[in-house]
Amino acid sequence: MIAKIEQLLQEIGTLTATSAEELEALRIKYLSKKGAINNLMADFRNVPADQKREVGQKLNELKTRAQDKINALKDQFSGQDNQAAEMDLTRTPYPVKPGTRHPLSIVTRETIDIFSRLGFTIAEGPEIEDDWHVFSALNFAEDHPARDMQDTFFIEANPDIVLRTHTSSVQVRTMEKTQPPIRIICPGRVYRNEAISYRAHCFFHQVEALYIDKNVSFADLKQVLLLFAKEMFGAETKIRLRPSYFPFTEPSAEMDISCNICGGKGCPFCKHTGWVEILGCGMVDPNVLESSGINSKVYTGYALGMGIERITNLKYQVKDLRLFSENDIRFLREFESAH
Ligand code: 2NM
Repeated sequence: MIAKIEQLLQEIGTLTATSAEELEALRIKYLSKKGAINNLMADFRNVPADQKREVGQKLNELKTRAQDKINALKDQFSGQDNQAAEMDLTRTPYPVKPGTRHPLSIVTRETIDIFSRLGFTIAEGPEIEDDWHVFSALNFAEDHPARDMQDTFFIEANPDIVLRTHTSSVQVRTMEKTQPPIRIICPGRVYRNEAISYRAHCFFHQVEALYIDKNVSFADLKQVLLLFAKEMFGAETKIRLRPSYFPFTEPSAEMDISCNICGGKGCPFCKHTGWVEILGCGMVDPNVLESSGINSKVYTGYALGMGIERITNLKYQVKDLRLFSENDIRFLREFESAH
């Protein structure tokens, strides 16, 4: 019996296993109910009384050693792929962390929300456009600098095809196929040939609004602008309009809001003026209406356009435009509670 135990002790000392299956086979061979050690235990009652003490000690030692050895081999596998076999892959992984909406999506949706409460509906169109819808129909002169290769991405094989530089092209398409009243809002990505830096990118996002009907006036535009500013930046927000120029509107204006960072008192962000520019607007030029088949003697309209990145920067003080397109999860997670 002692000899048998010694032999098993030696065997166990040299055991190895290369997989969980092999290890399980060893466990069954030595430690299961019908395994080698239990068989010896069953024989124990046949051991003569004067040897029981010595044999009993040896047997116990054998059992402990076998257990320790199997456990040691098991540790060798934990942390390896074999562990996957023991994982419950159907278990719900708590806590469930939902994704966050992108800051530009948050602001685009909020803008759409505000305008839809005023009866505007969304219109969309292609990002790859022809010269007519991006420039000619919008009253851009043949030699306007925006048509320059430096500012606009052209398709090399066909200089008539461009990446749209504003979503006004969508508004032209709507005017071409529907008669007034027209009340649309056009969100979307636009492209300009700029060197990428913290303050410029070769694409950005716009929302443009267009309203055409009989007797639409600049006063109607101003009222909508004030409402938008208060809804987007808070009820205490003030606006001011400065005369400007765009090919597609006459008269044209740029709108500032009272700086929402210092409340108009003056800070580095507003360059101590108390005001920050947020959008461009104006009365749709009669040439634009006529180009798309709308009688400018009967109808008038206003239009406005804004950069979503600009509005988002103002609301959330994002210091580097590139953050919007890098999808760094640490940046995106900052907007968890923003929507
Ligand atoms: C702006 C500023 C001013 C504009 C004009 C038109 C259209 F199609 F009616 F001619 N759409 N959007 C417009 C006017 C856009 O963005 C700064």
